[in-house]
Amino acid sequence: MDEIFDVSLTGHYCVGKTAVARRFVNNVYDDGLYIPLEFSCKTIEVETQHESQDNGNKKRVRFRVWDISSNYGFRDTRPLQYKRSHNIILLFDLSNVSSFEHVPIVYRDIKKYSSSDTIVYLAGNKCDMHAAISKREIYNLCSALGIKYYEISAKDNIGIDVLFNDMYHEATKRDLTNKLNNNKNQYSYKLEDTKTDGKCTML
Ligand SMILES: Nc1nc2c(ncn2[C@@H]2O[C@H](COP(=O)(O)OP(=O)(O)OP(=O)(O)O)[C@@H](O)[C@H]2O)c(=O)[nH]1
Ligand SMILES: [Mg+2]
Repeated sequence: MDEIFDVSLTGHYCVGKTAVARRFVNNVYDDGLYIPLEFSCKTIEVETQHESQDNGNKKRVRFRVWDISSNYGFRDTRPLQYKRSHNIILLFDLSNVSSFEHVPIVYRDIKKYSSSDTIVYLAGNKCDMHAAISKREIYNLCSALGIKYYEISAKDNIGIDVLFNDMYHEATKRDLTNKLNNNKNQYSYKLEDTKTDGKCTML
């Protein structure tokens, strides 16, 4: 069976969480999306350090991407999402100052509910647009929070595959992927439902 790797996307409203999920999973981009909390899946082959008999230095990994809605109606499900996430991308919109100012608030929420080994990445989306936040401000915030930063664009497909790949390799280094795969039944969704790539619904 393929290895499973969960990634959750969070951040202020309209920063592009759904657009990034759709770009990564389906390689498409639409303007003006709204889709509530859901997850979608994509299987890719990643390079590994260890050689296996059937697949050489490659391993099939099923990425499950959770799109955590910023919508007020989903406020009660957010703590649960954070609790079960080991890999979280906290997005802001590079063209929107208030989305950046909101980052520490979302980060505090993540820290409050997630487990101590959860890895958080900061991603400035919409790098195809004029940036309203300076690199210095971003650098200062990342240093203060102690997190890594990626610049991405769902629209122009910039930096997204690199970000997801790096997350996987970092989690592998810290042995988080084994933890997840050894605890497959702890959540209230059925793994069988994630066997097909594309969109899945939460139970
Ligand atoms: N220019 C540009 N626009 C983008 C990009 N990503 C998303 N958008 C636009 O930003 C708007 C919000 O995108 P969504 O993906 O719906 O944002 P969201 O964070 O999921 O929003 P909520 O679920 O409502 O919190 C839409 O109009 C997108 O088309 C990007 O990389 N570049
Ligand atoms: Mg959305």
